[in-house]
Amino acid sequence: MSEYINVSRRTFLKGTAAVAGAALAGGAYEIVHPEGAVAEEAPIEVKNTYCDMCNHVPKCGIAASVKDGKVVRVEARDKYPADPICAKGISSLQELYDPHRITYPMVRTNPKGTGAPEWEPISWDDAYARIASELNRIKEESGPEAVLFYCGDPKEPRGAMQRLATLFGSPTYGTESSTCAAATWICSQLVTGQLTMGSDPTDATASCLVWSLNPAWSQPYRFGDMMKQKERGCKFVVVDPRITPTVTGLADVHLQLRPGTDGALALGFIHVMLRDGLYDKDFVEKWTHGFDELSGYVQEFTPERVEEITWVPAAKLEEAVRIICENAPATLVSSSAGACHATNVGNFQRAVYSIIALTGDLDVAGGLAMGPGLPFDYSASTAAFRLEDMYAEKGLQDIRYDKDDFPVWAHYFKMIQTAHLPELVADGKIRAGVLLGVNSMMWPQTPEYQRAIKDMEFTVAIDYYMRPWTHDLVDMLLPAAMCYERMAPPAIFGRKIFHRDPVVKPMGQCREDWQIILEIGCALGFEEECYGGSVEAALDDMYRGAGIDISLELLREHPEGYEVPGGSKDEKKYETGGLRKDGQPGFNTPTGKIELVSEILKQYGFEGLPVYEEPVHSPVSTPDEAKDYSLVLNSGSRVPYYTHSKLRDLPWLNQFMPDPVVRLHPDDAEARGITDGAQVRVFNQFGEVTMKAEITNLVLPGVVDVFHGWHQADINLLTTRDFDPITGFPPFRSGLCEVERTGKGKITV
Ligand SMILES: Nc1nc2c(c(=O)[nH]1)N[C@H]1C(S)=C(S)[C@@H](COP(=O)(O)OP(=O)(O)OC[C@H]3O[C@@H](n4cnc5c(=O)[nH]c(N)nc54)[C@H](O)[C@@H]3O)O[C@H]1N2
Ligand SMILES: Nc1nc2c(c(=O)[nH]1)N[C@H]1C(S)=C(S)[C@@H](COP(=O)(O)OP(=O)(O)OC[C@H]3O[C@@H](n4cnc5c(=O)[nH]c(N)nc54)[C@H](O)[C@@H]3O)O[C@H]1N2
Ligand code: SF4
Ligand SMILES: [Mo]
Repeated sequence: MSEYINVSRRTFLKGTAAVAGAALAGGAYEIVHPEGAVAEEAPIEVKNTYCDMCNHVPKCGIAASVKDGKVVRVEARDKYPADPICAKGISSLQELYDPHRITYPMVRTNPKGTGAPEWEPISWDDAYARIASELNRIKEESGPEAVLFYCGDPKEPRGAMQRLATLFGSPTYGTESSTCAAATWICSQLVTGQLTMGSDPTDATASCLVWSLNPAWSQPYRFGDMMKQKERGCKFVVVDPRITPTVTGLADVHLQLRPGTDGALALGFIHVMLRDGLYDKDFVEKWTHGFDELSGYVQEFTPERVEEITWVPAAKLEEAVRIICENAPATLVSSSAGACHATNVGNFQRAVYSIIALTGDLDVAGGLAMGPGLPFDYSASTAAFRLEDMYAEKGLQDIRYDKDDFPVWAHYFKMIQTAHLPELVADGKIRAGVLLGVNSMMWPQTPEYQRAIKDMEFTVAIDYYMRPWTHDLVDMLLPAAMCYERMAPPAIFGRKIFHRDPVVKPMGQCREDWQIILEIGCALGFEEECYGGSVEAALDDMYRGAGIDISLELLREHPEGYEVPGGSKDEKKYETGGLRKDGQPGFNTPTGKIELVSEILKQYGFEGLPVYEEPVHSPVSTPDEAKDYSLVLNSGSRVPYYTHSKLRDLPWLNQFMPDPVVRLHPDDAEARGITDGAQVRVFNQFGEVTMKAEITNLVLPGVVDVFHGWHQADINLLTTRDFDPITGFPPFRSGLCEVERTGKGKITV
């Protein structure tokens, strides 16, 4: 336990044990600061803020008790759209006061690649001066596009970072979305013209297709509402290779498929819908493009053939189709991770969106919602600072590095696909980087990305902690303020916006991400455009420029959240012109219809139909390889206690899962003489890691379930750089591996 924190650990364990599955906890949690650190007699003030521990921010509301300038207690915030706080949210107290946090800027004194790094403190002013001189030198020599502006999973700093990149003139702005959610964004847009991850069921929804999501663990604030809909009578079909708490809590039918075969399953679903006339014929006739072609293609995907490919019993598929098609309206909830990480995602997610389109339940109460939202989201995306115009004025689309390798990605986003970062650095195209929340372990084949980070001539990282697997390879490290210590960006739920003021002052010399980014901008010569480094001024300008009549002052006046007036509640806006920029009826696609066959993909030389392809490495596509590595490698399912590479140092959380774990089916374990708790080697021709085996029938025979983000057992040493050509996404969920015992375990089951 950390020397700073004398925690009421028993209380914590008691609170979380009651709902151990989701690690959800109500009540309040306290942190006792070291003796003398908090003046006993100081009054307690309760301040509202929100949590960013799972990076999908800003989500659950937190009421923080502040005493003598320190947070001493957290509990769920009243009248806030997302709650209660989970074990990670509670542990944000330990993160905030973790003695391992970095609290001052530092610079490397020995060259990279010459052994252990040596660091010395540097002042903020000197740090900014050095950054400016390095970036401006590289800009002069190689153009602004040679500088990478990057945000990892942290979403909060993105709007500011993207603005900085655009001001600097670099289209080389990238984020962790290269491996997260964006594959679904692309596919939903290709089919429906709308960027959507699906819509959660409402009181008007009769059935819901959950395609690979485990919100019980990954988004507990969302899961509670889904459970309420289940209790009300909404039917659920859940597609997932594992038995999860979401499956046991929600599913009327569980389609437990072989990882990476989603395309065949979705096409089989459509086969049954069309075979039995279970689709909306009027809608299809008027509003879809490519129906006959799709109809011909799905002929071969009979439930029996689909069972062979996916391992899902034909009868279950039939039952699932009936649940969704006979309970209208249906909605779809789709995935940012589980079903995105495959070499064929650009096709199969289109087939998934085609299912919901064929039900015709689009833009109706309880169905898949459509229509524009606010002009910015919580990560203050492109529209926020009118970046589209600046991007066009500077001709940035023409100088993007990713447009030949990933043209469909480049078609949709004003951020680059970072999959080929190693190649871009090796070719001298990217020479420097401003890397906020960067984690080299998030990409497949980690060492390739470590090399890329090391080989850039100058890199500055901005983080809460020093993470050796990444930061040993950078030149400078700046300390970021945590969520209790910062202001930007706002929290957004639908049209409701919550402003946040810092709850406490930043620790040591830490500064908030937006401030650091704006100050780098000032040092680079954009003093005026970066508001002299003022976060308040930046936020205010973003609000005022959004064209929805809001300002920072207005939001401050509404601590209960400000509901932006307007927003159409009309249904079927595709009939009336409410979905397209040109005001014409139809969907926001080239044909104005739902594209069951994609014209955009055809334009870029891809197959227009959502064709099924086996994963690049699989027992079917590479049977020879499968002789040596016979298990499907499914990596990265979320656990309730950690966020990716984060939070492993927090004692409250670490006790739940102290070691890296691989989960195996009892049959696979027995065949290999592996007992529960045994040390095992997980390996393939690309790499190996050592982990603890957990034996469970929650996973399918023939599939292993491995958690990611462990620096001592980084599963991305085994995952491959076979990127989906449409989205650029890596195959984290469907590779091949083998497992063998290396040590004794204790038998616990
Ligand atoms: N095998 C496998 N690999 C995967 C996945 C998988 O499922 N399987 N999932 C992929 C997905 S979906 C994602 S999102 C990525 C994970 O994306 P990553 O970017 O790896 O996410 P984290 O490890 O949470 O955070 C990275 C760093 O950001 C720092 N950080 C966190 N918040 C902030 C902040 O607000 N400001 C600053 N300055 N720093 C911050 C953290 O301390 C950490 O060092 O991993 C991907 N990689
Ligand atoms: N506690 C916690 N919460 C988090 C995060 C975290 O690290 N920790 N990360 C956040 C981030 S960045 C993200 S992207 C989200 C992810 O949120 P989710 O997508 O809910 O999380 P996962 O557990 O990665 O994947 C969901 C399910 O997909 C299933 N799956 C795996 N392979 C396949 C496949 O081939 N096909 C299908 N159909 N399903 C498959 C898995 O078994 C898993 O149960 O979670 C967010 N929330
Ligand atoms: S789910 Fe947990 S970690 Fe995520 S925002 Fe809510 S309290 Fe924070
Ligand atoms: Mo993610």
